[in-house]
Amino acid sequence: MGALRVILGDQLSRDIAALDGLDAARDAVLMMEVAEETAYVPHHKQKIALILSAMRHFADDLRAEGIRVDYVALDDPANTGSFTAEVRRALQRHRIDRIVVTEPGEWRVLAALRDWAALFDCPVEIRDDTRFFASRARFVRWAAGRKSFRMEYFYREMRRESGLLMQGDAPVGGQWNFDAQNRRRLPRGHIVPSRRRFSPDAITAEVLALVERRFAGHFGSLADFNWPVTRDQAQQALEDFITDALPLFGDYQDAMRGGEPFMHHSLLAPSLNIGLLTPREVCARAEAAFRAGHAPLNAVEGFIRQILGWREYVRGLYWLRMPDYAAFNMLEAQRPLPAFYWSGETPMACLRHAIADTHRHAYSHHIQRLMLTGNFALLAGIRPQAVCDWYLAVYADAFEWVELPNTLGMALFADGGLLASKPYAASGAYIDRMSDFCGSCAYDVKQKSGPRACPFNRLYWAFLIRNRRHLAGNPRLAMPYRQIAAMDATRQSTLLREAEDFLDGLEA
Ligand code: FAD
Ligand code: DLZ
Ligand code: SF4
Repeated sequence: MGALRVILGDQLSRDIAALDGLDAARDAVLMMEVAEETAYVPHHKQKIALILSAMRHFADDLRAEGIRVDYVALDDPANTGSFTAEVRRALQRHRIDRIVVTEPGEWRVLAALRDWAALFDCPVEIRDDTRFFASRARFVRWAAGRKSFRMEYFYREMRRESGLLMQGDAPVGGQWNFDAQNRRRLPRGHIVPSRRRFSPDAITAEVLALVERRFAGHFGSLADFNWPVTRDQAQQALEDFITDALPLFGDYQDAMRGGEPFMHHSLLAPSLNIGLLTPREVCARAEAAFRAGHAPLNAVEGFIRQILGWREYVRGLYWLRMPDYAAFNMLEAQRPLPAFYWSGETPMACLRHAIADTHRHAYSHHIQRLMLTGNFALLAGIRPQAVCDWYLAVYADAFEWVELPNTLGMALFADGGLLASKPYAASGAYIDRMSDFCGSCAYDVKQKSGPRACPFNRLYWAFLIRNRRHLAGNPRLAMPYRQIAAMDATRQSTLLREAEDFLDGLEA
């Protein structure tokens, strides 16, 4: 008798807790490609291809070590299509006296796993996911007794505990945060780093064909599939990023340019989230680049903050507040998702670019997600759950533990300020400042009303007026609410009516 060690599609790390203490002579590893996971939202084709290809490569690596891997392929005729039913079948194939699994990244999967012991009358050990800097229990301790959960304070504790960018008890450079130096516009003529191509091997080619066949109706194109699917490839991508893109990551973190989806970003989120890289090694590598004089502090601190700060913090918040968190809708937003989120067909140049990049690469960078598609959904009052389903489907790095707090909390302010101290609402002026989109747009970013006015302008003021009840008391919004107070009632109702007319004209 041995243990059945279950590895899920985002747990592809050799040092994953479920493999600790594995006895190759008696234990079996179970990996399952299941319809339920490929269909709980209509995932981008590249996301499905990435996960299935990486799973198959990981299984081969384990087998090469002499480990018995029971791998259920998606097109296996006996495949029942769910984790629970596949574990039941596996228990019939192996002599098993316990199941060992690492805690999953999604609440809905954890809820299913918790039923296994009773369903199968077999002990189930659910181990902590030790790949994170902070365990779930560590975050709960940090959050206990706090009225508000600001990322910055959590991040400082993580810096102290990890020792990253520390000099004794003080932050390197005398400051915890160099965010103010991370907001430059991309100069004209600046050449952004090009990216290495990972040619599909036989496994990936087979998966791409399977996905094209089985998920033809899903959003996205496979033509430019270029995600690392093995740990070796992910390590190459990390080294390329450190050499080519990290030095200016900080300066241009918020900048956008048409035709340049990647800018100086790392594209490492999919590799981190499925386990090909660990957050510790990525942060250590970035710190080493700083200590070697290869990259400046504003770049390295900014990059490490995203992983050690934001990534850990949103995970903590997710587990602290689920399952209620998913239903929050503090601003009572009820509009359906406009059809252009899927088709990309809109005269708004900024959104057209962001959605086209998403379709082509299953990627857009943080500011595109937050200040273009997210900002529009916030201003337009789109129902948070529809927006969350879209984000969960369309990005290669999307897993609910990280997607939900970013979308519902950060982009939509639907959690009433648990995550962010004010909504990230912006008019067209912000987009114009940080990008070159407005020059090629059918709308005029300088106009505030009338048929050619940039929709973000009208929607911005209408959003604040519409949500006065929820937001006017927020000290960080005092200035725009003073501007609204100075507008006469006719101006306010014209703004509201123009915004409503525009939104009513969008196809749902
Ligand atoms: P970089 O800009 O190079 O950043 C480095 C790393 O920092 C990323 O790889 C990522 O691991 C981490 N990181 C950066 N920002 C965040 C953040 N806000 N939260 C958590 N980790 C962060 N990230 C996901 O991994 N999965 C998601 O499903 C996801 N959904 C998002 C939805 C919305 C509405 C928004 C605003 C952000 C979302 N993010 C998500 C966060 C962030 O946009 C992506 O992590 C980032 O764009 C991935 O690209 P990159 O690897 O090039 O990141
Ligand atoms: C996202 C995804 C997809 C598309 N397919 C699979 C799969 O076939 N098998 C699997 O083990 N995992 C898959 N995943 C990732 C899971 O959804 C992920 O492990 C859960 O969301 C838990 O975090
Ligand atoms: Fe976007 Fe408005 Fe600029 Fe057009 S004018 S690109 S809609 S911000």
